[in-house]
Amino acid sequence: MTAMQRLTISIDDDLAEDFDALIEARQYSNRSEAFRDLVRRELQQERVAVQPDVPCVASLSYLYDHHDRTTALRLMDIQHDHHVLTLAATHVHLEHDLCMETLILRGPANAVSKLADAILAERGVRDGQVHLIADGRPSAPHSK
Ligand code: NI
Repeated sequence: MTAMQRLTISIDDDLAEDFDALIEARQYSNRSEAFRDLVRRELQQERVAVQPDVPCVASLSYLYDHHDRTTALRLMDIQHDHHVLTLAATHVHLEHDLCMETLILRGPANAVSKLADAILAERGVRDGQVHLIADGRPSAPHSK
């Protein structure tokens, strides 16, 4: 169990009300967990801003029309060209002509972002989104 510190924070009524509404909308069980997640998110963004090559993992999901055969081939080529960054790829045949792929990526944040941008910019790829989780801790799992 991680050691915990108890913080006492003062915020104005309006902000507290908005925070509680957010907690309810996001289904947090308490303020502490919601606050921790907000701080973690900010810290991650700060790490990537200060250290663009910070180690990260990411999930990249997108849809594409598999009737355009060249899209599938181009996506496969990009993944092979970046096999070091691409840990896993899951392909789902959503509908007759619609595919969904989710890639699990790992590497320096700037390289992972660049790869995600390249895939999302491919002709035929749509509704894509990348979620990057940066970890700048010296003791980050799997980093030495
Ligand atoms: Ni498919």
